[in-house]
Amino acid sequence: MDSKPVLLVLNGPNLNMLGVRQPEVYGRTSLADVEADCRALAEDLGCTLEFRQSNHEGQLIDWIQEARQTADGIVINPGGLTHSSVALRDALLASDLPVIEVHISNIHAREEFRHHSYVSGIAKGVIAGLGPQGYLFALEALARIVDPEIE
Ligand code: CA2
Repeated sequence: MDSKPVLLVLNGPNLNMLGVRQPEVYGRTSLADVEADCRALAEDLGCTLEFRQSNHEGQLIDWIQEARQTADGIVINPGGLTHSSVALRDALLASDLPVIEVHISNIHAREEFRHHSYVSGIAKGVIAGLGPQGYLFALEALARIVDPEIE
């Protein structure tokens, strides 16, 4: 690979509230803290990081469509859209990029409606329940998928 791989981290609805409300479920780490940790890791891995959050399904889909030309892989925490959005799944599949799905909480240990994800079936891997560290595990795995020469 000539240039640095570009890894896109996408966050869906309400993840901007991380660390602000419901610390018993999602902890006290803010999304800005998660971004800073992801940036430090991406630097170590020799990758370029794009880190974004939106409360709007269409905005996330626009970013995924753009990523086909601009990124090498996607880490996504789709938030509540995980359990409802066929459109998000279609966009991720159409991107032809490797996707890793992340959830801060263990969606399988929560309400029944959170047990199903529209994204999992098209993801290379799924990480749930490991807190914000899950983003770092996902980034590390994605970096190796897009560039097998990364140590
Ligand atoms: O565990 C996760 O990462 C989730 O994707 C978070 C979503 C939830 O709908 C999924 O089932 C699991 C919720 C986004 C975060 O929402 C917050 C709301 C208030 C305070 C902090 C976060």
